[in-house]
Amino acid sequence: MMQDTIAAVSTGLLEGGIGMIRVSGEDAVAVCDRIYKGKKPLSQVESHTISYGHIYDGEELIDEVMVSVMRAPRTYTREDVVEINCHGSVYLLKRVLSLVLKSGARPAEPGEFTKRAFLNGRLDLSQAESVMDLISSENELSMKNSLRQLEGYLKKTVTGLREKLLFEIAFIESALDDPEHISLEGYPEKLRGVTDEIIQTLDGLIAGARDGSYIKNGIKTVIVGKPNVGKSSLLNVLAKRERAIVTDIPGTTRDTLEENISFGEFSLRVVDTAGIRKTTDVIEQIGVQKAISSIEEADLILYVVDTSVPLEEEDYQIMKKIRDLPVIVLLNKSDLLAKVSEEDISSHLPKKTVISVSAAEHDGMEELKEEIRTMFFKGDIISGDGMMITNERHTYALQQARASLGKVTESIANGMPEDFYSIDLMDAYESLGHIIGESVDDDLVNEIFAKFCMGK
Ligand SMILES: Nc1nc2c(ncn2[C@@H]2O[C@H](COP(=O)(O)OP(=O)(O)OP(=O)(O)O)[C@@H](O)[C@H]2O)c(=O)[nH]1
Ligand SMILES: [Mg+2]
Repeated sequence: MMQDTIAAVSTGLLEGGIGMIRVSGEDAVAVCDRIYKGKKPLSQVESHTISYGHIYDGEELIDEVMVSVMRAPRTYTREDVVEINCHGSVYLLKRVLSLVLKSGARPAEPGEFTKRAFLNGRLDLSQAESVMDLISSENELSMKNSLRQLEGYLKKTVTGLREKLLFEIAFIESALDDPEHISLEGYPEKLRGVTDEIIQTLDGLIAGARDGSYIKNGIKTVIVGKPNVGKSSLLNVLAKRERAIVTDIPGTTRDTLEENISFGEFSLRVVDTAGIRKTTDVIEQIGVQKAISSIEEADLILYVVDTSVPLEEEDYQIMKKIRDLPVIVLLNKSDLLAKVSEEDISSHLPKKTVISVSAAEHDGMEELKEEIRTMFFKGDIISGDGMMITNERHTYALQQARASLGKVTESIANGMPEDFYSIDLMDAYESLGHIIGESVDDDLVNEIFAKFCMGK
């Protein structure tokens, strides 16, 4: 398989100024030479240079192109790579790709270029996975975090921990083999110190995984309130477009509506819901039920109150439901005469942030963003020396390693014999290995790369 030369449109099949077809493998240069004419054949140009020329289908001129030739091993896949930059018409890209395939390449599977980079040792698995995260990142924090992982931050941390574990495993093994020369006297206490330190690092990484999910997937935010308070208007202001229908008729929104909203640095996955009230309308009832259940799944609740009318029974009901949840209260319609004060709210919803906003005048959105940032992201994520775990596979492996080390600690406390320690130390070592792609089987590798987009 790895011997095949593979090709794909790496810029995606969307119309653009330029589109790029990437070819990788032993025959990449020869394959492209069969359809390319320039001053020199590509087999004669220097590595890591770009050449001007034309692509032909037999005698027929297909496009005017710039072609990069990069010979192994200093390439993305560590194989010979040729990149043909064509004009970015979808038809043209497909046409050139089919020519490349006719002259000897086969279509690349999704993620196959990156898979080769991994299998050829240019990236470890955590770095390869970060490529996918980087491509799909929708905000600054997610982009920075993926980049840090791509640069090998996680790999370095994990490799460091594994080295420490391996040292202890080796020490125990040699002491058991050669008790005359290596004494295990006092060793358990020393091992205790080492495992405690590793556990601390693992716990930190695991705790950060929740923030990692906020960064990568966006904070799941639900807008709730009674009918007509301006929930959909707020969604529209945040989305910067008319996403939801807004009218002055209470009960306008029936179904839940979801929208991804980027604040630049971070993103929200916002759900607008039907206004919560008692109703005989069957459709509206279902909407209200959906609104109530989405409260339970939310990371953040934006509770919207219409300040221009006094609080009503529905408001008290809603406040009772969300009392112990992460809530920001938005006093909307602040452009009108206020009938509701912050105190009216705080006596029912103690210790919640209350912000005055006006969806009509787009007021208060900056305060809202700042408040969410303080609630969800500590300063250290934003300035960022470390990185967040954003991948569930990694979190799982860290938890497994943590559990094995917990067993080591227990064995030490119970005064178990030393060979007990090494089994669990070895398990922890292997669990951590999964993160960087050591001791993972082929099926898992295939599964991971299959999630990639075409051409990467
Ligand atoms: N003056 C003023 N009117 C607003 C403001 N926000 C929303 N409105 C008006 O309030 C009415 C209801 O707005 P919606 O956004 O549909 O309210 P909703 O909470 O989604 O209502 P339901 O979907 O029925 O639950 C509309 O007439 C809006 O124009 C505001 O900040 N100031
Ligand atoms: Mg609405």
